[in-house]
Amino acid sequence: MQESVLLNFFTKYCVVLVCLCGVHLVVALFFYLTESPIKFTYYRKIKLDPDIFSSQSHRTAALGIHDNGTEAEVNKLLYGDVIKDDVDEEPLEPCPETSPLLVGPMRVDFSEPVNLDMVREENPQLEMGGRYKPSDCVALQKVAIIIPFRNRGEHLKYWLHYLHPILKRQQLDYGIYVIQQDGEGTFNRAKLLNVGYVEALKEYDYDCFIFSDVDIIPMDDRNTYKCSSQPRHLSVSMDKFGFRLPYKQYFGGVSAMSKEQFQKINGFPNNYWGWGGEDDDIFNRLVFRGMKISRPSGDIGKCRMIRHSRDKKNEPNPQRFKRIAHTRQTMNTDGIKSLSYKVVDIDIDLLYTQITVDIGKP
Ligand code: UDH
Ligand code: NGS
Repeated sequence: MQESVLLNFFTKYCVVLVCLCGVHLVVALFFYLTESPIKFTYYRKIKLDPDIFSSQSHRTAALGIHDNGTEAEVNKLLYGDVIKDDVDEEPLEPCPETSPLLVGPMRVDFSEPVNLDMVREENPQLEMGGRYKPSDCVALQKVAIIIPFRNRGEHLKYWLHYLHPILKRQQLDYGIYVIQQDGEGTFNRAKLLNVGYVEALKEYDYDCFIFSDVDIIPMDDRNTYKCSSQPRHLSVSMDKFGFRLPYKQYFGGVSAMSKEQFQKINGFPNNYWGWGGEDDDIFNRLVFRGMKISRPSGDIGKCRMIRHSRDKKNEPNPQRFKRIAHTRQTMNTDGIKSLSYKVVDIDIDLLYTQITVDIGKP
């Protein structure tokens, strides 16, 4: 009697088991045959060591986080990139030649102080180092924006406040590099720009470089911070010059050059210490290498400069006229090929990467 109850129970149990196997087989077969669109995606966000990250340490120190990490992997760590495993997504289309997000003329004023925490909150899409790329299309250019810098914290705040939203609307894949001259020696704008070019390329495969003074803000976002087939001058119509070019060859303020154009002229001169002439030397280099300057129209190229007094240790360079008279002779030897400097510190903020450098003395 007890035996037959046990047998009965096992028979029922086996039947249920066989049925379940059958259902499982049918479901599996269904998904296999119909190629179900349900895909299982696994995102792994690498967590940063908060000590290492908050110390905003040098890129090479970051390399030490992962003994076997390549620099690309470490950059992903630094910039909080999301590594996707087994992702099967539609490839993104290239962004349009003209961004549909542009608004045209904008109000720019410097009466209200800017708070960097607010700027960080207003730009949640940024990745560490002041990096951004559009999420819905592939940017047409990878742009490094290089700012020569020392003791201009207030100007930098305005620059970041105005420029991040503009650059995002321009649908660029960009990064901001503030190159700070260490020490109290005479300022050297062009050498800092050379350093910015080299340092930015260590981080990402940029194909376009914007060299921008910290105190110049565009007044129209159609003035795209992008490179063209010819070197481009962007600050063509500044308020301080009555919204005109001060002279036809003027190439100061904000300019754009592709990697190829920059290399063709051996970068910028390293030996203009103090104010003036380095931008005229760059202009000469471009002309001597057969290039022409392209510019936006005066209307689109309008910009404002933050008024300020002359900086200490950036007095007019008495040698500037002699130097610009000899660009043709000096440009092959003085430039990116002969550049030497020492990185003192790298500070990676959400809004920018600040690289402090010892560039020596005249
Ligand atoms: N810069 C600094 N710190 C300095 C000097 C220059 O950050 O101490 C940078 C900054 O990005 C600046 C750029 O270098 O925008 C160019 O500096 P500049 O002195 O050549 O040009 P700027 O137009 O001033 O800023 C020109 C002289 C102003 C005299 C004004 C008298 N009213
Ligand atoms: C020229 C300077 C440039 C300078 C431009 C505008 O005279 O370096 O003025 O200067 N060239 C020489 O001195 C040879 S600004 O008014 O912006 O300070 O960029």
